[in-house]
Amino acid sequence: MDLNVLKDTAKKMVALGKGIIAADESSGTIKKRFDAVGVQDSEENRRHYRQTILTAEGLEEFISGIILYDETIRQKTDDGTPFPELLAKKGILPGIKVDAGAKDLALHPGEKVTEGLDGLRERLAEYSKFGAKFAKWRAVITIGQGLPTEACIDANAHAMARYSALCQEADIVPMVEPEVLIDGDHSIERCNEVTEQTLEETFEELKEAGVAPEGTILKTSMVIAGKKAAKQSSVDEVAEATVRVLKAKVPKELAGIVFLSGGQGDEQATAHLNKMNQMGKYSWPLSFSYARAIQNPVMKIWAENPKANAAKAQAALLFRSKMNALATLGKYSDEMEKERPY
Ligand code: 5MM
Repeated sequence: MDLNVLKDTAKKMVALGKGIIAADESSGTIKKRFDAVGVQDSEENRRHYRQTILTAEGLEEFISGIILYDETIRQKTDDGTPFPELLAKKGILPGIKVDAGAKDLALHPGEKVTEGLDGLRERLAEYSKFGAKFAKWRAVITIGQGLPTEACIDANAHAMARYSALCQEADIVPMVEPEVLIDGDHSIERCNEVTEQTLEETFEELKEAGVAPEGTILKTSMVIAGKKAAKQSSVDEVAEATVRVLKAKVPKELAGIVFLSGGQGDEQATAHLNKMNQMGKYSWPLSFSYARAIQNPVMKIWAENPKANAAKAQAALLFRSKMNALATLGKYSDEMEKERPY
């Protein structure tokens, strides 16, 4: 493990005024997304869609890294350029999703544990040859009646620590993603409690495994009321609660924090990040690693006519990337949405 390499990559991932696009939808998820916009889930359509994202001119102004999926990291553009090579040329760091998905946790109905540790050392070596500089692992924590259990939080935190250690051993920055799901009718207070517990356990396990925080990025959900909660959270409430929890539970030495959007509206996710960055300066940069909150309009436009609409889809991608990049500086305002090119 070369800590300087890890620190350098992590610093670039959360470079000032930039963020990360999550384009690492697994086979099942991309099918769901394509089904929703009426596109056939073929390898060529997946390649073409991802090519549309990756080739957007000027994306590097707002985007520091893009998370790819196993299939995607092996794909090429129309002119034969491997996707990770294209990104590297643009100065965008290629990342890779390395977990094998969230599976039912034995003896714990309604809960999941993320798998993928077996053979991970060898897979990381292969991804490194493809040019991957960071690797993401997503754990899912569900809030419900009597959930989450400590067993679920512990099992996921332990797996995240083992994956992070393997990443750092390979000089790949772990992007640790414990996602507290927004699904359900829970209050913001309950989400606060569960997020605190999850982060506390995660960082305890990471520490025990010897993972260097300076070479680690946290990808977290925000503290927010459940989608079906009677009382929805305001932008201020989300920003204040999220920052409070992060300050209490995230080590100061951590290289950076990026957020997932988790089913929030596109503009809502941007507004939350913006508010947090307006509220002050923190020990770590606060940025984004959205999938849906960036890609929603992009995929919709592309799906209407993949070949003819590539440029329009890219304009939407650049716009949402720019809005979120401004939010990392606290310089976004909803007035700017009037300039939307879609
Ligand atoms: C793109 O979705 C990622 C992979 O999910 P699956 O393993 O379910 O296919 C996901 O990890 C994503 O990176 C995060 O959830 C952030 O995405 P959102 O849409 O929540 O911003």
